[in-house]
Amino acid sequence: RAADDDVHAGDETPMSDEFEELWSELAPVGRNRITGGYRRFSWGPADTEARGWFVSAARARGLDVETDGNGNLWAWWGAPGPEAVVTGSHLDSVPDGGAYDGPLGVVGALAAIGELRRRGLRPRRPLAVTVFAEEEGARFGVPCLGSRLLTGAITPERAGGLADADGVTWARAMEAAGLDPGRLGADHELLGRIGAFVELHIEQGRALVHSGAPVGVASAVWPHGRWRLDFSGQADHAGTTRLADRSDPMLPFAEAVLEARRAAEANGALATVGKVRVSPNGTNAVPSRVRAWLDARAADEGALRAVVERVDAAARGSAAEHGVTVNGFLESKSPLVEFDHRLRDRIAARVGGETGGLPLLTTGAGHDAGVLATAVPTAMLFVRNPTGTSHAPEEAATGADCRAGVAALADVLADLTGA
Ligand code: HGY
Ligand code: MN
Ligand code: MN
Ligand code: MN
Repeated sequence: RAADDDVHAGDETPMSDEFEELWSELAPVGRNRITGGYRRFSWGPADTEARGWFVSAARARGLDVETDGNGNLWAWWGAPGPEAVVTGSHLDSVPDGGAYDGPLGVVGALAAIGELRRRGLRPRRPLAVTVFAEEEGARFGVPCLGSRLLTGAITPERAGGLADADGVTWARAMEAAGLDPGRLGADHELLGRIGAFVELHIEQGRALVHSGAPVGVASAVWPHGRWRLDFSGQADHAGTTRLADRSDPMLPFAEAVLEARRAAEANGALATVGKVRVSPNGTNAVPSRVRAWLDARAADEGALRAVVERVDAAARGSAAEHGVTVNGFLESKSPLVEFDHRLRDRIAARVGGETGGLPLLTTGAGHDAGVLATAVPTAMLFVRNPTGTSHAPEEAATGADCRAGVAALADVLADLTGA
């Protein structure tokens, strides 16, 4: 991990000890020793262990921990009350994901509280660290599920019925974790207490590398969404079925993947097909069904719509040509999110000094902050990512940049809580 190389024995900053200590406790949880990637899927063993780590680390710091009706964790410094300042992120990962996406915002928040205490500061408003559930949507398909439930952006009925690859629903998985799925749903009382939400996150790109800054502030999240395409054909023998007699769903699937790339290039957008399920998935059988997911993102809605429409048309055209049926489903959609300008500028001034010299970044990555922004004043701080790589084991950040992010978050929390 780059941070290890970077933390020098002589590093006297007490905060780095706490950050490194917390980091070293969490880092092994759910990490694949061969790939170095993480598999922390909601309510699974690694995610449960990571949540358990958070609860004990928060309690060890005198924070009161509660789980809301949607499975999100809240660790309070001071009784939950109005105008609370909340910070945090997520602990779940994509398959074989990196160490920082999510955990940097959770570990960083706990370390920032330690930093406030080291500075002898005490918040004058309630301060909470939160861990949102199912941010990646890696198991149940809809990203930011915990924060969408909290804000009412998804109904408890739809969320509770979301099923994983084995047919286990969100409601059943919560129940197995000892939680009552009957409590799922928007929590306006809890939302009403939040005066501001600030998420610390590793940058998933290289803008901070180019600007030479360890920390930046977010201005907007691109519109983005996930669409599922189900191609249904006819299973048959690979060695005896004439090409003319086949209804092979793999062909319109392949056409859709290539068209996604062409359409994204033509519209300055991003399109990815990273997940596909083939049935029966046998070497010597023409498939009966191919289920694929399109992840599309663009700086504006028009470009995003153009990409999705082109992929849909290509899939349908090719399916008709090959005697295959295709059904498309919108699984999740996030509009353009502009973060609260006043909060953003206040943070840039506080952290960037009078020059306000904090780089302002847009991002194509979705975050719980993007969901919370629909309900409360919200901002994001980004920490430099030397390679820009994310959603991969190679994701890394230096110890110095992580500490700069924690110090920036501590400054922001001190400012917003009047500490
Ligand atoms: O996919 C995303 O943008 C985020 O990592 N959930
Ligand atoms: Mn992610
Ligand atoms: Mn994330
Ligand atoms: Mn045979």
